[in-house]
Amino acid sequence: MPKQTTRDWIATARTLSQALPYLQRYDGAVVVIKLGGNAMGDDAAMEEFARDVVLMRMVGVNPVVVHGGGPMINAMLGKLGVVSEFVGGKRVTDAATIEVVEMVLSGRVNKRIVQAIGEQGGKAVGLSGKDAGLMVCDQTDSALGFVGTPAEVNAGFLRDLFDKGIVPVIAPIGTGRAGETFNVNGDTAAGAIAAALKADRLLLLTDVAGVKNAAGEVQEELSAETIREMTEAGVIAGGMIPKTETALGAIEGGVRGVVILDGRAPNACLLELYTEHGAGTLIRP
Ligand code: X2W
Repeated sequence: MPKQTTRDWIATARTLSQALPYLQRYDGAVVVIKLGGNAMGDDAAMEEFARDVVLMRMVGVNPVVVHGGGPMINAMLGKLGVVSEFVGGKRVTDAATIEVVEMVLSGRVNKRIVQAIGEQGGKAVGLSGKDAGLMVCDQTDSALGFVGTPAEVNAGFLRDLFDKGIVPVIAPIGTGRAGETFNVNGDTAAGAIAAALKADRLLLLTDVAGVKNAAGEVQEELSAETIREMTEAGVIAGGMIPKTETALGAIEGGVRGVVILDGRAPNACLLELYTEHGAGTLIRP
């Protein structure tokens, strides 16, 4: 960090003071943060993300991190010479692929986040949908193989962790009723977990600034109804559709607000929760 001057300290104190109404608003709130593989940067970015999560926990928020890791899965599949393809934004997952997906998500990616939070003084526990029956899934579509849609989420278990000051870090792997291992899209998993918790906020950290209108301008706030209209008109298209669908599903499930924001922006979560400026696009009922 560059050397700070008195002026900087005064500005810092002022920033903290101005954050008071937001700190009060989110005291005790449940905030589910989806950290996508594309939003996971280098070690410095991961450290900053972890600091923000620990700070949120310190000021009374109950954060839950649900992560993706698509690019990391691709890299490992490439090394192993396993070819995979996506249909409708979901990876066609055969028996060989699910082994790699679970290894990468529940292993390296999950532990990297858990470790980063620990290094900032937080208490994080790495889980997947397999732990404590956290996420029981049904098969999404037989054509996709071992891809699951969450059917039951053990929200009570997560609340027990909140009571102990623990931040759950969840890999999007689910179990089937017949003991199968299912690959779950990270956004879908985060939406289902947020709905089961009736979360105050679901933050979808991605690599775009938010939802854009027809003129290409990022919208600060949109109602679920407007999202539906924009999708029908083709203004929302491509990779944004799985995000907005997750947002609508989460809101129908009782989540109070979903924010789609650029996780690579500095202190993205704090900017959204603790400043008037906010970040990305807030979608509300
Ligand atoms: C995803 C899980 C990881 C994920 C996959 O296999 O890539 C399905 O597609 P991002 O980084 O959030 O895209 N699962 C079914 O969602 O990662």
